[in-house]
Amino acid sequence: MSDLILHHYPNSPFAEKIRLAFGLKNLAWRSCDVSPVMPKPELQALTGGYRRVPVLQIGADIYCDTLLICEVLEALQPTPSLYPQGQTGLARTLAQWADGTLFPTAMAYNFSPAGGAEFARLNPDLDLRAFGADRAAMRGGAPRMFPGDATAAYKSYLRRIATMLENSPFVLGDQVSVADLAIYHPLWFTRRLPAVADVLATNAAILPWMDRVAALGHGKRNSAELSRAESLEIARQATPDMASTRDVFQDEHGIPLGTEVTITAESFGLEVTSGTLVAATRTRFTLRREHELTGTVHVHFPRIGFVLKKAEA
Ligand SMILES: N[C@@H](CCC(=O)N[C@@H](CS)C(=O)NCC(=O)O)C(=O)O
Repeated sequence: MSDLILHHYPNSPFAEKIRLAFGLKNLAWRSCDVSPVMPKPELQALTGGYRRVPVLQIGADIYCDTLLICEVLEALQPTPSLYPQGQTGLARTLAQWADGTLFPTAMAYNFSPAGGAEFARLNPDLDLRAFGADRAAMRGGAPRMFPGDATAAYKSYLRRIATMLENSPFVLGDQVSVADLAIYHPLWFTRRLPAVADVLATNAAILPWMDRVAALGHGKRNSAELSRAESLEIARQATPDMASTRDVFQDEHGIPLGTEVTITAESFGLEVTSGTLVAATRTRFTLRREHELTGTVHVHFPRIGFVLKKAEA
């Protein structure tokens, strides 16, 4: 099998979720750095348009969104599992709450004036004005939560998380799960900003649990960073895995396989990926695409969180 390549940047909370999944499963992987703001020409050559981070590349297969990346890693290395037996629905649903609700609340808190100033101090090379404009564009002009609202909600969520940890080391019991990783990553960002990190200490259970999750580590990360050009060349030399195209076709849109389609995230980063629909399984879509820098690739998305449409003629 080709190497696992994670396209990411150090400060990305969602990437931290996947780096920890590598740690849980003790997987070997290679790192390819992505810019935190647009333009991202190499990443978009691979994905066809999707610009969020992280993205997992395995040869000529490109996996978008951590929901799907976790499922791919689970299939490659089933133990230790991200989805403890008997709790798979709960683990996925709690992770979805964390990614969809806890994360934006925590980030609005993290970038409240004190946290934002500290982030700027810790990242002197980042053009903060460009960063703010980039994220505002990603939200499609929708405002971030107001700091006061975000702070109050974040404190409530932290109390709830602490309650889950009253009698067990991890949120669902004795075994770590995808729910821990999803709840952890926004808090990890808070912890990296000492000016606002005190909030994590207001519930005694939170920091020891964070230490347990952090102890999973990042797996076997190859110390040699892969250049963006090398990652494109790896895709060009590889052929896509046909496995997903042999899965049962589930048509919910009246769009047959072989149709030219577009896929867009439901929110936050609406860059469009277009290509030929070659698989639509119970849980994911696969598009075949050609690009001069990558040759033929398959770009995979989870169904949840994404919008499939016929390409306009
Ligand atoms: N639902 C996506 C969310 C990913 C996401 O929002 N990532 C952030 C970084 S943590 C991002 O892409 N920010 C904009 C960017 O880096 O271009 C996932 O699970 O992968």
